[in-house]
Amino acid sequence: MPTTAPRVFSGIQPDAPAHIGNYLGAIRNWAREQDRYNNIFCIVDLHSLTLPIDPATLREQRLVLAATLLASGIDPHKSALFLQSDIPAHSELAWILECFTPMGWLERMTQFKERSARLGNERVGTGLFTYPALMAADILLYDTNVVPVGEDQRQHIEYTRDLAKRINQRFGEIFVIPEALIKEAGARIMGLDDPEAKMSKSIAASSPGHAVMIIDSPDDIRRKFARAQTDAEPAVRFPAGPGVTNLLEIYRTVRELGWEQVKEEFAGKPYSELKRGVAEAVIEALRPIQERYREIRQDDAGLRRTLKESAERLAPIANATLTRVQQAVGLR
Ligand code: ATP
Ligand code: LTN
Repeated sequence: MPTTAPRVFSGIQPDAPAHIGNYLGAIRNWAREQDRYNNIFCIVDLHSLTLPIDPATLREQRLVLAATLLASGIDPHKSALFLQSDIPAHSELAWILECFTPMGWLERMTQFKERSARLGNERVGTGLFTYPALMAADILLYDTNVVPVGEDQRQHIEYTRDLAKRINQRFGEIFVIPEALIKEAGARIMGLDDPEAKMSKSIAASSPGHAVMIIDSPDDIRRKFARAQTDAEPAVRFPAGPGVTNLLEIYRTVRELGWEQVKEEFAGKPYSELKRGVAEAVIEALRPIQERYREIRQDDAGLRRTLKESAERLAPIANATLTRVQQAVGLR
């Protein structure tokens, strides 16, 4: 990758195995566009502490996710892949950013509102509230130009931009202003058990029928699609209801088809046929990833080495930005 290529940064939480929403909305795009950018991908383990998680799960899921990303085509020769907690500058910059963030900005974040409503204010930690400041630190530390994500992260990136502009206005040109990159297809895959809710790792942990994981067996994938929520219509009709639309969206994104082609293929077909079609398309797309995943997991020491080497290479970049900010605000 040319050193003048725009910098890409994106992150993913190691709270549970990644699902096909993560794959279609983010990971597949990261892997495909590696040659166009100067890439940094981050396993955001500090963010995973914002919801209850036990230590053994966090430790294991960091490796599961690292192996999943490599198996999905993230090439460590083209992209840095590291653990957020390996570079302390993330936590340090996050604190400074929190101090410059009006409370009202964070109170408006829909992810915080939804999650705190689900769990109750006495049960969620303060980290869930300040989460976007840590995400802004991740992005801003590396002079990021482009942040490829799913639709659910748009608001967090808008916040990052607003905050960076606010700080630049006050202290001079400290930060590069990043832009979100959100594709039209696959940016918002919904839960199979509830097409009103975004497919999410944290929901999948308690409702296994909610999401198809990248590392699910073919039988599990068939079973999950067979049970996916649809509606009382006898066959596929347009406009389709939310459950059917979600299955069609998964199908057209996996197969990279336009809506017209998908409509032609499934109009008038019974739901059982649609479900089988989607399941087989997903199984076929995931098969090579699952094979590579199993190979990569044979060598966890090598996996850990890859993560550490990236962190060692990135730390000087992060530290230089942190120093710039510390100087600007009067800490140095
Ligand atoms: P959690 O529920 O633990 O927050 P998540 O499933 O929302 O997990 P993240 O680790 O937060 O996943 O997100 C990783 C990337 O996947 C982000 O770019 C995010 O926008 C994208 N993503 C997450 N869920 C979906 C989805 N349902 N459809 C498309 N993209 C998604
Ligand atoms: N908040 C994101 C994960 C995330 C991220 C980032 C994404 C943390 N830091 C920096 C892009 C850039 C999420 O929950 N999907």
